[in-house]
Amino acid sequence: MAHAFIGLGSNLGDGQRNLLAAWQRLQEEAGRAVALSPPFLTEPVGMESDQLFTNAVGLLETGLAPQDLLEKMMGIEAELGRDRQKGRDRTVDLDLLYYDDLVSKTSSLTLPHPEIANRRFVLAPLAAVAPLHVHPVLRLTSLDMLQRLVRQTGVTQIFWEKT
Ligand code: PH2
Ligand code: MG
Ligand code: MG
Repeated sequence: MAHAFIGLGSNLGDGQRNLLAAWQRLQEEAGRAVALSPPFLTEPVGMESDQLFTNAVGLLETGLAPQDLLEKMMGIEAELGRDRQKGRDRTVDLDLLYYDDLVSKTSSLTLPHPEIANRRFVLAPLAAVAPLHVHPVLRLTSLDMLQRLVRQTGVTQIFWEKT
């Protein structure tokens, strides 16, 4: 069994409901939930949108190979109404952040996810579930990486209201 960290994001419709629906489907299709971070309300980064994101990070124990897991994730995004055009608001975006300590790059998948260390909307929820997890390339913990971005603003922790 492998451990996969998955970033969840939504800025269209009911963010919490969308993330929890995706997390539920991941458990049905891809593995066992080990942990789910609280939801964070975050400023859109690198896209023109007025819609705030809800972001979270989940840890899944999975028997699927990375590419198979990625395909399940894309299937779940599609099921939940994701429009894959770049820059569009999205009902749900699922990103594979880490798959064990695997370091690999194919045309469809780079592991670890190349943007982890630059994105506070990923690092804040990641640090909430695995503060001491070490990035296999940078050799920095989630907390180390988050602390490097501490001057960046625009991220607020909120709480799950729906179960
Ligand atoms: N995802 C993006 C681009 N910008 N901004 C926030 N706050 N949260 C996201 O999940 C996000 C983003 C591309 O997937
Ligand atoms: Mg993304
Ligand atoms: Mg994505």
